[in-house]
Amino acid sequence: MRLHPDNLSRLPPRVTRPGYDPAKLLTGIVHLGLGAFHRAHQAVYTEDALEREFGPWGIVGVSLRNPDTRDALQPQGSLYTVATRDGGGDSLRVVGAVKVCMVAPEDPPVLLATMCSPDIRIVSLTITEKGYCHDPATGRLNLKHPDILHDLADPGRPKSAIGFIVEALARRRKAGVAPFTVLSCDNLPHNGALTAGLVAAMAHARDAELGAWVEAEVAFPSTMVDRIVPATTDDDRALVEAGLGMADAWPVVAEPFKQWVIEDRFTLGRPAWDAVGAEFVADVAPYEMMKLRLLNGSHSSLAYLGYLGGFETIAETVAQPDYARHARALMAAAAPTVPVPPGYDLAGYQAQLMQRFANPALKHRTWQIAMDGSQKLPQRLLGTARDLLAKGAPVDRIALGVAAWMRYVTGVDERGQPISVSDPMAERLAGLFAQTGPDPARLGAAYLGVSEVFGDLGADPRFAVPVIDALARLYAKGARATLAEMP
Ligand code: CS2
Repeated sequence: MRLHPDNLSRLPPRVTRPGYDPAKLLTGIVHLGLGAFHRAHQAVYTEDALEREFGPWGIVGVSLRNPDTRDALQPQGSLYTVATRDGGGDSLRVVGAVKVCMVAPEDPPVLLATMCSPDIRIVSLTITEKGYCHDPATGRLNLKHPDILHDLADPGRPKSAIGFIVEALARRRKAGVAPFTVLSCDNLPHNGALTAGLVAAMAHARDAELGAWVEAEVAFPSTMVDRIVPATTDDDRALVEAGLGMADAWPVVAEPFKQWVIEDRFTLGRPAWDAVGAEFVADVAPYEMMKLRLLNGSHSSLAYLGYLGGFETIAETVAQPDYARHARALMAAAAPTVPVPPGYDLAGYQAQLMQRFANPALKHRTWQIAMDGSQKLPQRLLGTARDLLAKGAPVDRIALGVAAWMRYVTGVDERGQPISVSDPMAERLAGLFAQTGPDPARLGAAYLGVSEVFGDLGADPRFAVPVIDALARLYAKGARATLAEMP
C-alpha cells in the first residue's frame, strides 16, 4: 500500500493527517525549490494555517532541476510525511499543503502560465544560495551566468528562478494582473532586498519600464527561516513506512524546532501563518544575522573541520569536546557582531543551538552542509570577520573555519583520499590547488584572491595571516589536533 488521499483513513491513529479535505484545496502559492527543507518548513506552517483557517493557499511545488521529487510524490497525490525526530522517537504527520508537483525544465511555458494565474498570490523560493545566480561577495546579479544569459536570450523558456519570476511578472503586468509577492526563504542576508535587486536587475536588462515597474509594484518581504532538515535516507524511508503501515517514497525528517520570521508585506494576502507560530516583524535583519552568523556560521565551520577529522554527522562532530568547544568559542566571538533581536538572549540562543546540533537522532551529514561553501562563506563567516576586524577583535576562530573550507575544497582529505566537493566553483578551486599544491602560503593566497567570495577581505593581512596560519596547522597536524591545541 502507498500513501495516497484514498488511503488516509487507513493510517494508524497516531499519525497526524490533514484535518481538511485535500480535494477541496485550491492553490495560491507557487514554490520554487521543492526540496526537503521547504516540505518540512514553509509547507508545514502552511498546513497549520490551513487547519486553523482554511483558504485557497495550496502550494504548487516546483523542482527547478530534476524530476525525483515529483516522481516520488505524484503517485501519492502529492502527500508526504514529516517525521519529527529527537531522542524520544519520531512523530509522524502527513502533510497535504503541497497540492501539485511540477518540474520546471520539462515544460517551462506551463509553469509560466501557472505563475500568471490571478489565483497565484505568492511565489516563494528555497533555491539555495547558488540558485540566485548572483555574485556572493556583492549580491549583484551575475550577468555572465549561463542561465541568466540564456533567460535574457529566450525569456519564454527560462531556466533560472529569477528568469521565471521576471517573465511571469512581465506577463502579469501586460495582462493587468497584479503582481504576486516574492518570498525568498533562503539563508541569504536581506534575502528580500537581495531578490528584489536581482529581479529588478534582470527586468531592467530586458526593458527599463519593466524594471521601474518591478521596483515600484512588487513586494519582496525578507524572511528568516530555521529548521534542521537532513537529506532523507533509505533508513528514514523504512522507519516511516513501518510507522505509517504504508510506503511513502519520499518523507522528510526534521528536528522538533522550527522558526520563521517574516516581514508582513504581502500585496495579495497570505495564509494565516501568524496564527500558527510565524513571527511577523517590521525588520527581519537582526534575526537573520543572528541565525546566519551563529547557527549557519558554526554549522559550516563544524562541517569542514568535522569532515576533515573523519566525522560523518554534526551530532558526532559536536560529541567531541574540542569540536564543541570550537563551536561555542566561534559563537561567542561572533555574538558581539550580531544586533540582538528584541526580547532575545543571545547566550540562551547559543546554548540552544548546541543542543540542536547534538540531537543524536538527526543524521545531518557534514558533507551535506559542506556543499556550496563558496556561496555560503560570505554571509556565514566573512561578514563576521569584517565586523570583528573593524572592532580590532581577534578572528582566529573564524579564520580556522575558513582555512578548513580551503583544505576541504582542494578535494583531497587528510588521508590523501578524494573528497567529492559539490560547489559551483569546485573546478576553479581545484584548478588553483593544482597550481599551488599543498603549500599553505601559496594555496591560502590563491584562494583568498577569489574575489567573488572574499571581496577585498582576502587582501587584508589581519585576515589573511591567521587564515594561512590555520591552514598551515591543518596541513601539519590535521583538524583534530589543531582543535585540541586551540587555546
Ligand atoms: C545548513 C542549513 O546545509 C546547510 O548549510 O547550515 O541548511 C541549516 O541546517 C539550516 O539553515 C537550519 O535552519
